[in-house]
Amino acid sequence: MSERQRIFVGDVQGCSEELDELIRRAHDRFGEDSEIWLVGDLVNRGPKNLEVLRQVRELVEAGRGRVVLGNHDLNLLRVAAGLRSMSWLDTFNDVLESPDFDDWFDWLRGLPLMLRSTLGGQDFAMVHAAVHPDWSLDELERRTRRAEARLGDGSRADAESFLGADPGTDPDLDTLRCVTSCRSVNAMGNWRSSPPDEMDPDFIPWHVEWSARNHGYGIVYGHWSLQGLHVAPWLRGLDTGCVHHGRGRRGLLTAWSPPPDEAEPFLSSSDHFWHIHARRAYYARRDAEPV
Ligand SMILES: [Mn+2]
Repeated sequence: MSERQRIFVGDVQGCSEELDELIRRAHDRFGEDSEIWLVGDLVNRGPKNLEVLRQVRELVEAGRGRVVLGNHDLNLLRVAAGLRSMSWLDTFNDVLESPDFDDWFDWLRGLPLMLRSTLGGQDFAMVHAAVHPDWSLDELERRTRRAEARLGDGSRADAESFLGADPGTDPDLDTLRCVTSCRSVNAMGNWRSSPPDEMDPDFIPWHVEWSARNHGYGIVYGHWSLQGLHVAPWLRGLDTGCVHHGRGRRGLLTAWSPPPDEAEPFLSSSDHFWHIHARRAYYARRDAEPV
């Protein structure tokens, strides 16, 4: 039995027109027999967050889409829960002010933090940001399932108290934050969301340390638009910053669509990437405002 065509998509962040173009392209090329897998950060910074949520939920409910939670999606929940105040860069008011907001809150907190499957006989995981270098695929699954249950299985009040816990003493919250926001790690196994910088050479990109452990599973991820498209053995980083167009960069929504019959796609150098150009400079106006 052949596998369905899967199309992995980077951070959308409210860029609904570009997502719509991508969905239509996937449909024209593969018909109904394809699945769109999104790395999360469906919302924030971009113009049409509620519309993106609707587009993605329609795909998921039709059995043609899968999605994991990103840090911006969680930030929306945190703002709604009173755990975080809106920043001037946040644009998800359209979701917060929606009459269906309670339903969106519950839909988002029920999303997975990690999806696990195989491609061309290779095991892989999709997460928003990163996998801790020490974690095997089983360890990643065990940890994320526990964190997902804490966020999604109980009442909304349970979810809010989990999100408001101290990640220093709650390992499930640390897992949630690591897979949704990590960019760098040090040799002690500490992680942080900021990228490596010259001032602190102890911290290096998470995937450098992860690759050194030869785990032998693939990771599809997003979250790091400044790094851009990242193609390396076992790694496919897809955030090319569609929403950052106009900020001295060319914004692209990137997708990876390896043919289902390709052997060892995570070790292949074949190019199956799609790039949808950002419609306009989403940051042009905002850059004029003080930070
Ligand atoms: Mn992110």
